[in-house]
Amino acid sequence: MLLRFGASNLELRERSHAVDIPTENLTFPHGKKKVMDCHMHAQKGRRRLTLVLSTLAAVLLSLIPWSGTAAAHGSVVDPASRSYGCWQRWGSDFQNPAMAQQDPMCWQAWQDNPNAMWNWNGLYRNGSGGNFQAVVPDGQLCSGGRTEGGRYNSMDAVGPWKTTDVSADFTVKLYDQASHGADYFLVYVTRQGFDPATQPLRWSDLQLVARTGKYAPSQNYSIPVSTSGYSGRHVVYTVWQASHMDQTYFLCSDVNFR
Ligand SMILES: [Cu+2]
Repeated sequence: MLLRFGASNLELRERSHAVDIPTENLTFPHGKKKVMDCHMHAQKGRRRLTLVLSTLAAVLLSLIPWSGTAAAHGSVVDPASRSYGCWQRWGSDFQNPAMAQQDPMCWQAWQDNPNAMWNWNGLYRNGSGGNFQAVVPDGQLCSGGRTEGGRYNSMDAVGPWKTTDVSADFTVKLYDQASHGADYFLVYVTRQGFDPATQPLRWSDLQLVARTGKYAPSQNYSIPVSTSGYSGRHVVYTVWQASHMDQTYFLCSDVNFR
């Protein structure tokens, strides 16, 4: 019951942000085009449409039986994955033009596709069969091989992503909204000398620093990581093999080793 509440609560929060999104960006599976056509001609109608859509969304939400798995997934929340970090920092202020200077990588991500942030928990591929390097090409590691129709492509952008400070020993914290469990986690760190601010990420740039066993279904997982010899900017790359099906998450977190 707690899970259901948590999931729907978060989803509601995500939906409520959608009110501010220009209507053409709204992901609305049914009847979007039809509704838009008869309101497009007036700004007033547009505002009313936004209100109607958000009300409709709220009504629909109350009708959806929450299985806890259909819409809910998860991500690395500390050190924050790229999409989660951009959602966390800017989700309530995503149209602020100051973002372009203050957090340019998040800015380009929001410009590319806001749904990468609204769905910060959905960066996964199904059916990889463990052949991650075959399905996720070099240069596309942070989008999971341009998964989900390219929704997360902006995560592959090379540049000065905001970092989280970590020390040699740190903990990867993953939030699993749907309690999928884990067959295992793989945690990699980019080799010393690789600069994620200027170079596209390749598998050969990664060094495996942790490989875990199974984790029982829960909403929060901690993966202890012990490293040595890293300083400055790196990417922590976490591969989460979920247990409910062959579903794999590919998550880039930008860190600064102190
Ligand atoms: Cu899932």
